Amino acid sequence: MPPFIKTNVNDVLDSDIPDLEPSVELKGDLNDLLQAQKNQKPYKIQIVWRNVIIMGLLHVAAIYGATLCFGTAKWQTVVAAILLYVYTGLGITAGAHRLWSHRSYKAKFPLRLFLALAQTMAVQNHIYEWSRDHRVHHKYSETDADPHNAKRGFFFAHVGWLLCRKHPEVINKGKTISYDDLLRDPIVVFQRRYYIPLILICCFILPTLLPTLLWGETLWNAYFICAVLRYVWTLNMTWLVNSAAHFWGRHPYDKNIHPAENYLTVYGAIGEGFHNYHHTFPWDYSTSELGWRFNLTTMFINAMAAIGQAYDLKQVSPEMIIKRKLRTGDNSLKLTIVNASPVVNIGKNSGTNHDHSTHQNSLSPTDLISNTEYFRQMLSNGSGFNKTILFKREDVTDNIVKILRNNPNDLLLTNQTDHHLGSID
Ligand code: ST9
Ligand code: ZN
Ligand code: ZN
Repeated sequence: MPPFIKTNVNDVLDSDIPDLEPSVELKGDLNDLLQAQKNQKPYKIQIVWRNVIIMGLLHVAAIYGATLCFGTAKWQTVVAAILLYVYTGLGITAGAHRLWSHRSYKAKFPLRLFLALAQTMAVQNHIYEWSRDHRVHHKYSETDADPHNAKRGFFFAHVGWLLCRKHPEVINKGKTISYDDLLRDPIVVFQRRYYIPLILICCFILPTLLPTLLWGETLWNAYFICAVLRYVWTLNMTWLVNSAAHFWGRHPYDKNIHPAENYLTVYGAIGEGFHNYHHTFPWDYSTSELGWRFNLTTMFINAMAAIGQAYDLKQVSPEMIIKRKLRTGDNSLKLTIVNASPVVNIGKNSGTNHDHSTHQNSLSPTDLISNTEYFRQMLSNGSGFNKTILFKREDVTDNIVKILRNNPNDLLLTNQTDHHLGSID
């Protein structure tokens, strides 16, 4: 485990996580509430045509911008647009999402400024509003109170929710969550106050002027490629997490929820498509158990931690992941190599007796995890297991879960072979 990951605890403390519980008390008795509910008018969708027109025009302009990339645009302009996509993407993933919405790590002022600038350039609502909607999304996922409730269909979850008034439940339930921590950050407050001029400058004016001044691109090309196309592309990559990753993919951590491990989204959203993991363990700074693999945002946060800009990175322990996979996972485990030694120790608390035939099924999986020396070793920073635990945690935990599900064939197989657990050396 990299030394800068401070929190690799077995149980992440509740106090480490921002208070997402109701902060206002319901007043009046139950009858009043029920009566009030009865009096409420049935919800009717209210389309906001201004947004429909703006989003429609933006998408047409982005398609035009894409054609310019293959025509008159200079190559530097296309490269700049890609770099801006990554930078603004980090403003969303490392900034609005993992830092401000979830508080999954802490960041010093210069990093927060860097991320806030990127998030402003991404024009996805100011940090306060983005995080407010996102907290409501997690707490009331796939109910009327979820701003982009995927039960209302792919289109609604993708972009439709931005084209109509919110369901009243979003606002009612949203008001029961605390956002005080956001208002304590002067950067968030400043950005919220001056949001409109800031987005005009950061998202549209600078990306148009800089390519013109720096390498002689035309204002026309710079505007349609670095501003519009890059903006619309990043929007859609972000929205895919709400749509695609709530529809398609595996559910290894919790089969009772829709968010899924969606690899298409993992790449487009620079590391944010491990959505079954993320909804199960929203406080993990890496949003997946794969560490930095396929996860540009995690690489970035690790790099920032290495230079002291990010700290208190929260991570779920493999032990907790295994327990959760066993309890609620969909068993969509990968068939991977398994070490012989776990079988040897499985039936014994001490980890010294090599007679695996007698006690194999005598302990519950949870007991096995907490009592077996073998698992202890595996779960403690990979000591004795090369670097596997750092980079291949998913394989390791999958393997353990597989063994613990007491599949005799697997146990037999593992006893006959002498593979190592996903060695990377
Ligand atoms: C955009 C956001 O694109 C995208 C977010 C995506 C999230 C993805 C998450 C996935 C995980 C992360 C993955 C990252 C991957 C990144 C990859 C990058 C490569 N709680 O909203 P209003 C109250 S934005 C509590 O106007 P309406 C509040 O009092 C795109 N209260 O509701 C509020 O007043 P205020 C660009 C709430 O009238 C008042 O209600 N932006 C809550 O129904 C009114 O709020 C646009 O297109 C709540 N949750 O209008 C703008 N919500 O704000 C589109 C509201 O003053 N938005 N209240 O405190 C709008 O025009 C409107 O919001 C509306 C709804 C028409 C949609
Ligand atoms: Zn989600
Ligand atoms: Zn989240």
